[in-house]
Amino acid sequence: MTGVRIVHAADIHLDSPLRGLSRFADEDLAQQLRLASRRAMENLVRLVVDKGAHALVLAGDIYDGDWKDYATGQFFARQMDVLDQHGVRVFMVAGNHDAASVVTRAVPLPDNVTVMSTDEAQRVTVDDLGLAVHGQGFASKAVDDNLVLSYPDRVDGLVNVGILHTAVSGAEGHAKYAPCSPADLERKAYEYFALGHVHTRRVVNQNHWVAAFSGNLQGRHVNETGPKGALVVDLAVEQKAVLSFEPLDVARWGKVEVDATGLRSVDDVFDSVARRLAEERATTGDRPLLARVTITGETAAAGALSDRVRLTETVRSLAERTGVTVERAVSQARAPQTGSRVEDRLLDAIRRRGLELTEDLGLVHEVAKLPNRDFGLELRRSGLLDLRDEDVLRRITATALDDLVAKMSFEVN
Ligand SMILES: [Mn+2]
Repeated sequence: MTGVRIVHAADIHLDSPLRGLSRFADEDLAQQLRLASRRAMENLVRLVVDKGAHALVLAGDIYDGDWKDYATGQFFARQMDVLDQHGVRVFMVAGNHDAASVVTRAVPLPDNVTVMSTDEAQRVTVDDLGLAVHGQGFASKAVDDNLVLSYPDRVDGLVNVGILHTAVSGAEGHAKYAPCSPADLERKAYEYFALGHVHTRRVVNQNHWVAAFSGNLQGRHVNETGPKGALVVDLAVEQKAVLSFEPLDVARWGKVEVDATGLRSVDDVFDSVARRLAEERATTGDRPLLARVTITGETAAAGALSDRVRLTETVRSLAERTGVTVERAVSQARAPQTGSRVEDRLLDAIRRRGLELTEDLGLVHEVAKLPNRDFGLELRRSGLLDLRDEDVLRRITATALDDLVAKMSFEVN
């Protein structure tokens, strides 16, 4: 055996929903998006077979949490069966979302699948492939220890692959999950370290002993934009790993910014929005685009754009015609300074007082009492808003303030 080809994926979060989409152009699309994580998983299995990979390595968070029912595990097992029929080995570790203590149900997996121990770092060698796999899964949701320190030494003469679910130091917003440094990984001198947890694809070490996050398979909300998929990794003993990315997502998130600077009418702005949506849609191929549309710049149409309902409805209908699903439409457009109907000093005073309100929530609580009494429970139940939550109140107050100032700043049209 001269080389080993693996496919590295992570953070599949199987059967988790895509977030932030309240309305769909059609029911077919809604159904397609509900099953997005499964379709992406099927794409992954197809990739492994098509690329003739020897092994699939899954670096944690295969599941999003404990299964609602056995269907999630059964689906995964069926995918593993397909790989078994093709003679592909699978090595996987549990992450924080599917830690041993979190997932309480189990289905039998075929013999080609090795789930690495959660008690201690483990090494599995596959003689006919010339491969040594090292890994340890999460026993519980929060693992503060640097797991990699106790990973087994490399086996000379074999291709060594480490699997780890980790927040490598410097991965902002990901603290506390089996933290380690890039140097800790490099010191193991494994031909490749397959990392999971951080959903953005990133090569961590690329000097000689390569370590990388594959990112997740399918973006799940508007902050997971761009192509998502897996890494095909070609390995040989003591050689530097060669990585190539393969997109596997079935729907793609994007942030579409429309610069309305200088546009004179709201119709011109919406023409611009339609053009930008078409451009972005063209980059995603067959996949539906799920987009947040943000309008920026200085335009005389800023006042009209501050009508949130009109903005959202208009952008949604434009988007439907382009095959784009809009998560949110936001206007950050500013009116040209001249022609303001309200004195700047007054506007400043209103803004200042409003900001003070968002700091001191006593009065906001008072104002929110009435709606909370009348339909607060309804809002909470439907998962829309919790009017008792200070963050929510703060956000609503800030939005109302922006709207008020926007409305007062512009000519009414
Ligand atoms: Mn994770």
